[in-house]
Amino acid sequence: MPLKIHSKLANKPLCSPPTSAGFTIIEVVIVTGLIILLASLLIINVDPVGSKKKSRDEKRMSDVSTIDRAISEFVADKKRYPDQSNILRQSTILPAGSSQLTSSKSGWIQEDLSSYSSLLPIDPLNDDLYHYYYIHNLNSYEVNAKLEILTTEMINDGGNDDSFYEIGNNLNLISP
Ligand SMILES: [Ca+2]
Ligand SMILES: [Ca+2]
Repeated sequence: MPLKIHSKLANKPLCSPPTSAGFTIIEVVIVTGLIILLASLLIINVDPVGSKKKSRDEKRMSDVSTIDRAISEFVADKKRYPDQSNILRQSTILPAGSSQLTSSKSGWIQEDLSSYSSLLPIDPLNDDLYHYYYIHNLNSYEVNAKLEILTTEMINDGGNDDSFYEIGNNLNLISP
């Protein structure tokens, strides 16, 4: 008896046979669509480090604009540039007498800029390589930031140093 059942099962196909084409067009379209979807997801996530660098660079450009605007507004009000003349300030170095790098009242630029900015921006990394610079003389000033990947912005800023993003009304004050 069990042998008879076995032989009946043996005669029955376990699954339906493949179509003559192997895959239908719809199956091919679905698989191709999935491959394209996975590939595009991979491309989006393939370079998270690069996207972090870019976002830091965008923050730097925005920070430098904030500093530039604060300086311009200060000059318009006080008829002089903030801080002492001909001293190169860096966002990593707290001048003697200042309280905190990011204080707009008494920060890495030693001047009360609190009427023009709530905080004094510092570089997102603010280390030996990546930090901001500011200097002025009697009638001109320059602010610099080093960018990580937005090299075109550093080259096309009209300044004299392709490895820095330069802003101000005299981009020769800070030289390579
Ligand atoms: Ca430059
Ligand atoms: Ca320069």
